Amino acid sequence: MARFAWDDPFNLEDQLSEEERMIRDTAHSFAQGELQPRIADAYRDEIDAPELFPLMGQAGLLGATVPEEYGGAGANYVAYGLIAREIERVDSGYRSMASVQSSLVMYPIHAYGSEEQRNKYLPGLASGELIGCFGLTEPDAGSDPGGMRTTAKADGDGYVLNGAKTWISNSPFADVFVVWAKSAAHDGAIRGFVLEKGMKGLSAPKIEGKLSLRASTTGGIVMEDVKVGKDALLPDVSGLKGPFGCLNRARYGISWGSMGAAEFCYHGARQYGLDREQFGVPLASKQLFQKKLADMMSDIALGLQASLRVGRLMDEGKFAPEMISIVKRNNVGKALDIARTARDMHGGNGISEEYHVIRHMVNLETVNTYEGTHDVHALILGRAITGIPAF
Ligand code: TGC
Ligand code: FAD
Repeated sequence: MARFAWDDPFNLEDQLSEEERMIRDTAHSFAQGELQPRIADAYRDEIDAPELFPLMGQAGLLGATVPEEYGGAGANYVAYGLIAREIERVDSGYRSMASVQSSLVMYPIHAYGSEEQRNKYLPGLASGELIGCFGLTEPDAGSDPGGMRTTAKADGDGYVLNGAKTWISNSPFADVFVVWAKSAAHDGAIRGFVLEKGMKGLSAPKIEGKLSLRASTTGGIVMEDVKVGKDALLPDVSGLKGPFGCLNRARYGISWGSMGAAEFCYHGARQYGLDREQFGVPLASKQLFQKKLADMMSDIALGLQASLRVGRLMDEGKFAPEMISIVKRNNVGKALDIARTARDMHGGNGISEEYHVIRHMVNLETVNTYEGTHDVHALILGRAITGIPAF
């Protein structure tokens, strides 16, 4: 009979290849060594941290699935998920910084870009010398990105862009902006453009005062007659399937990342219950306490197995976007419940930054909303089940 491990109930370890374990261990060491010591101050003081990108790049954590010839690690999607899990074990905001760079900026440049665009941007993005952002959401187009108002019009040999994006991770310090716009030059189809910091008419004001995801910098993108050459257009995709192709990767990464945050909260609640005595015995000896831990462990074990399965299917080229909606929605929703329960199990200490659980809880509110809200993913699944779009 096999030994049962409370921190790895289905022996996930055994289902990973040696290379995947190695990448996971590198990410774990980096996250615990570099990120964990910074997070309490970074979150409390809402500190911008562009200097983390080169550090993540050196650790090989940016663009893991991008081929080595462009500076990536040439790793698989399971390895990418394991990286997200280790970073988000520390903080969802740090995982945001990395997953936007990898899935929402490097992926589209690699998948939809010209050879010139790949060579120009990918090595710098992989090393973290360049920072990227992804502009899809607008003030009047969030869950319904097809309602965007940003336009690109033909202008001589290139295009001129006008519009505003909001809630854009990394934008205030980004060098490279992947922006989606309705292009009059392409019959109004949604097309991707790569803009660069410093272009005339391009600005990226910071959104101040977030009470969630405070360690990740968020801003807008304002485009006022931004003129670009024809080489700014991502040539190989047209329509909403362009941005959605990127979102598939980022949402999948979030399904792993949210489980990392949940594991942190579960482990913390367990230890707290073993250490803290009330009524003359450890809290962990109480049935109610143990039931909560059992629920947490079960949801994490099931969530990780589901993400692993989806990752394997992605690596085999056999995934459907609905599979990703299941794991993004389920895992983030469960992680949010786990973080709230862990906060409660820590009693008064649970609201202190020292124990980190309330930070995870508040962060996961954002994670439940971005990359398709919990309810929007229910509607994607509802459409797949019934054939009726209910958006
Ligand atoms: P719909 O008619 O369903 O589809 C339009 C076209 O897109 C294709 N498509 C997909 N392709 C690839 N992957 C997917 N997941 C796809 N989903 C749809 C579809 O086949 C179709 O192609 P074609 O060739 O026939 O034109 O589109 P809709 O307008 O009805 O969309 C409905 C809905 C709700 C599914 C969609 O709009 C949606 O997912 N809304 C949520 C928006 C969202 O997720 N925004 C995320 C912004 S980025 C972000 O949050 C980053 S946070 C970063 C961080 O810090 O980690
Ligand atoms: P809305 O779409 O207005 O939704 C509001 C509420 O209505 C939600 O509960 C939603 O579920 C519900 N709802 C919407 N439509 C329906 C419907 N048809 N039926 C039933 N209920 C519905 N975007 C980017 O492009 N790039 C980024 O880098 C990025 N980073 C982000 C970082 C942060 C910190 C945050 C908070 C957001 C970020 N976003 C980014 C934006 C994010 O993707 C959107 O906030 C998200 O898609 C939801 O859009 P919305 O905020 O406009 O909400």
